[in-house]
Amino acid sequence: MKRRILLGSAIALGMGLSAGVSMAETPPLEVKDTYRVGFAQMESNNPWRIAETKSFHDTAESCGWELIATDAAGSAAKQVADVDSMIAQGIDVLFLPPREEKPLLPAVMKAKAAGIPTFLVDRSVDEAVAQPGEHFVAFLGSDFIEQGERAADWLSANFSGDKGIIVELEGTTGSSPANDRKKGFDDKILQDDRFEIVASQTGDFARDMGRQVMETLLQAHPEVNVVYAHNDEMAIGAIQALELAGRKPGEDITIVSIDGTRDALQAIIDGKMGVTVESSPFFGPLACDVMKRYAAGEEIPGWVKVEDRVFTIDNAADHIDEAY
Ligand code: GZL
Repeated sequence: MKRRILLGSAIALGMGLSAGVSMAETPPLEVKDTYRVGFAQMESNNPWRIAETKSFHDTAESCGWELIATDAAGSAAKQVADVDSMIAQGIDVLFLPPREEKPLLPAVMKAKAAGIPTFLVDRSVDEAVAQPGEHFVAFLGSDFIEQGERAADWLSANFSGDKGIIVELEGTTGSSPANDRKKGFDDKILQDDRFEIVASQTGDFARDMGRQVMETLLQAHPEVNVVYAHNDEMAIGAIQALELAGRKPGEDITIVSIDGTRDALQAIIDGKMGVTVESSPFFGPLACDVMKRYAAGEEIPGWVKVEDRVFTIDNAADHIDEAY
């Protein structure tokens, strides 16, 4: 769970309170022309993951990275093992998108113990156990709670019915985006008494599992008229299931999602999806910039927050060419 306490500490710092230097600082990184960089990807089962990995490869040459990139094929245990291997190969710095908040804690702890600075990208670990500025340098990523809240805000403002019966397709169990997108959306939408969440189940951020879960939940809840998916892949899968069952997404059921993939923007243009809140996968350039600032001795905030746009029928066509 990405806590907003970080914002509190940023505000405290802004108030001029002294930034107590942690006794257990993160390992230093010297300024060099080239760096041996580890990027331990969790999986490559959807366009978002593929775009993120490509972003790191595309950044490597310009940032002086000798990039060692691995793919854990959806296994948190293998992702930890991949980091072990990178440590043995003597990487200078680690970029890690932790598949799940708790199982990836050992990777963070081992990298620090080996004197390797770690930057968490696109997902975080359980920050009740591992903190930025002590166990890892920083989390680079979106505010997933805010993404859920923005999805709820759009739904409240654009749903014209008297009663919204919601089915929620959750992301990977135990991952920070799934935890926080659920918290942000559920807390916000239930403030509007027209809405009820009748079912919430993981589709593991995957299109086919999203389709299968939607088929099952549609049989249990034929009255459903809203689907909230934690990512576009599951939303597209849900649209497939709904159309196979004779439903008309965008007409008799409202689809709300997150990411901003090409297929989602096309579904919005086609009138099948209402909104997708952006969650950019293009972390390569940001990772390079933050790493170099850290090496130069700059103070890096514990959360380098990525700002997201919202895509609807009003702007989807303007952005589909840049989508992945
Ligand atoms: C978000 C990222 C999520 C995407 C999914 O930063 O962790 O993982 O929203 C992806 O599409 O699987």
